[in-house]
Amino acid sequence: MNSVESNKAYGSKPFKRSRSHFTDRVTADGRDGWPVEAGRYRLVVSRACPWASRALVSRRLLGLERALSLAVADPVQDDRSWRFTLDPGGRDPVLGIRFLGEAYEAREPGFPGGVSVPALVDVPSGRLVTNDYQQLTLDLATEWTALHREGAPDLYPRPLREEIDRVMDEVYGDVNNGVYRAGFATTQEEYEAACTGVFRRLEALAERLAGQRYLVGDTITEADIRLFTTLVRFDAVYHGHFKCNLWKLAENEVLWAYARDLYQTPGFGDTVDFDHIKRHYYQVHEGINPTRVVPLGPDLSGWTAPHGRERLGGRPFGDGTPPGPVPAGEEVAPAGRPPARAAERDRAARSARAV
Ligand SMILES: N[C@@H](CCC(=O)N[C@@H](CS)C(=O)NCC(=O)O)C(=O)O
Repeated sequence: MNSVESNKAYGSKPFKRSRSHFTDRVTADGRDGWPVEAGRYRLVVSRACPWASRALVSRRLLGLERALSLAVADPVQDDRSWRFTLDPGGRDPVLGIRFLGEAYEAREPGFPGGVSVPALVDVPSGRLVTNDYQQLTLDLATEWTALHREGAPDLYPRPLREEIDRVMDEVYGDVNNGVYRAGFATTQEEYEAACTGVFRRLEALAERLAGQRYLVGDTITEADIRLFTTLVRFDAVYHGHFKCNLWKLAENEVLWAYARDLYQTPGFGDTVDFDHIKRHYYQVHEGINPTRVVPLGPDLSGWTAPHGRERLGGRPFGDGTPPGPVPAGEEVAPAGRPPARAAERDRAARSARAV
């Protein structure tokens, strides 16, 4: 598999995340040659990928769905990497390409690096603009403001940036990337160091979140988005496939409630596809899972159970409002969602009877 990540699984060197190669920014003033413009760019993601999922959540929370269109790649890459096999004819209907690599090639012929998501592609030229996942969501929050929906939250509030950056740094090193270091470790020492670091940091985060609803301040910020995208994958793939198994998310009262609270907040859970997540990790990383067999569990029904974190106060959207429904055509297929809970099924049946 010619992949940025799976290649790392075979080497004896410690897992090292490759640098994002294209770091142009789409900004309000267009200083890199890419001005913010409705309809001009296409966000290419895999719903399996935690880094791409940050952008999926931000785009929903900020109401950028109409301004920034979405392409969802097949969760399982082939030897040409991310492909649009979920679309009719195996082509992205807007970019007209079969592989995301074609947009990289259009940007830099012969580009030697890996093809990664998330990627922002310039629709008129078909060229990749950026695959810098660390900067992308910050720019959606701060540069794309002219196109935000009414009532969009401030995900990177100026007075809190220093603290948000500090928390995100810790979360990135130990948690977001820590699970990958554990999963791709090729020595016992390397694995144990990474795995211990993951859980030490999760315990510290649980302490922080025991008394406050969100990571920084009393509203949802970029820091919550970045922790969420790892937590939502935890029991489904990191616990088994990446051997981060000192405990399950569902066994940590605080973090499990925090993750469910976010999952149930419009803009978070409605972007998550557990089927894509499981198939990607278990089928693509053949170095770790040579049989490519995908496990049946875990039971996902808990994700929609009451979380009780309203008692901590907090104003999820600050002075803003939650996003509206998922746009038609972007809904996650039933196979990727937790089963409806009995109570919800009853409620739905009752309201169906009432009409
Ligand atoms: N662009 C970054 C981070 C994004 C990233 O790692 N995305 C993964 C998916 S989760 C990816 O596209 N990997 C390339 C591949 O698996 O072919 C990098 O190269 O490290």
